[in-house]
Amino acid sequence: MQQTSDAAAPEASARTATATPIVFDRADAGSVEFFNRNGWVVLRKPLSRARMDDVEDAWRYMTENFAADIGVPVSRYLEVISQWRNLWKVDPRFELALRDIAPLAAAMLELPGARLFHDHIICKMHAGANGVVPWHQDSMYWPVDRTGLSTWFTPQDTPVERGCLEVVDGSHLWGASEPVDFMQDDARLPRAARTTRLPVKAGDLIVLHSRTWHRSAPTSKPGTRIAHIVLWLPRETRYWPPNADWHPTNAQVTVKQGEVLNDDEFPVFGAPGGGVGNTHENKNPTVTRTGGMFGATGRIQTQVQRLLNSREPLVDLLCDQANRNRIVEKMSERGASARADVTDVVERLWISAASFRKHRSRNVFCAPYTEWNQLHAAAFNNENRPN
Ligand SMILES: O=C(O)CCC(=O)C(=O)O
Repeated sequence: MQQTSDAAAPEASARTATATPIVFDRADAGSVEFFNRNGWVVLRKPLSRARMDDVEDAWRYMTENFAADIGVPVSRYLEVISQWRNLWKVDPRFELALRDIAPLAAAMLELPGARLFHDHIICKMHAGANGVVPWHQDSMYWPVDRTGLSTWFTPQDTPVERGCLEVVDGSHLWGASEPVDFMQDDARLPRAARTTRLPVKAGDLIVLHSRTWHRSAPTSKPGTRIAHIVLWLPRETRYWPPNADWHPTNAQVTVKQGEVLNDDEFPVFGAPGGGVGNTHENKNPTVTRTGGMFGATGRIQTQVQRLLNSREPLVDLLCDQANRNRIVEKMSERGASARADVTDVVERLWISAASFRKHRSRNVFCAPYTEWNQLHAAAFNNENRPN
């Protein structure tokens, strides 16, 4: 079932894939040993069909409501928005899934319980938001002092063509690199390595060490691929904002730097105790973040403010239809692109900004930012390039 190849780049891995099936029936000494060695493991269908259907139904219900909140048809909304975080706070059906998954996460951490960092869904649609999630390590984006793991399942079969996960065996032992900019969808691995694709059956649970390098390709099949993902930590995890003071979860923290995370926002499932299990220290004070997605909102805000001669925040400017019309007018005058295309990009930017403000939902592929960048560069020939 897994497909492996020797490659430093995703393109190369596509040329040399071979099949090697490894799926474990339960979280036991054998699967934990596999996880500790490879940095990932697949557990066979731990969730019932009913639970998976509930997760999918809850996601549909949530996205219909969120689209209505923004004021766009859900089909348009799903062309732009592809990631929803903190689902457990939105619908109890998501929390029930967490309760099923938590004991497996705890077993893989070699602890009696596990602390939730956050849960999320990433959706790829052939006729909607779709794209590459580039090679990255997860815990480089987490404002906490321990590594952990993520659990990942899809309610439908996810073959290679549906944007399955791809991993690098053993890369959780490579240490911590700088956080990858998701606007660089061709980001390369830091070293040549054997990559493994993980096509899975509906409900198979992939467990991924938070330092394991992984990516996923776009879906090329009609339909929707939703992946339910949960990030888990040891109970004894402390707040460490120097890693990622920009991450949205910072807003949920009520403790001071160096203190154990607050249980109300980061609840513990299972029994306390056991220390930090098999996790590593996750203090990354020297990481740098240049350009790309990390400064995108600020850069685009400056550009839009200049266009509209205003100092208001980007989201407020974009939420006003009259402002959007003026932006389209000005960009079209400067020959950015055909008027219909400019209108489309400006609307996508608005849906993206409004969704983040209202629901902390976003386009995980950063597509509206990239599209705006291209438009702005064409209109201004880079004369207003941000610093
Ligand atoms: O679901 C995907 O396509 C990618 C998931 C991922 O990279 C992550 O959760 O960190």
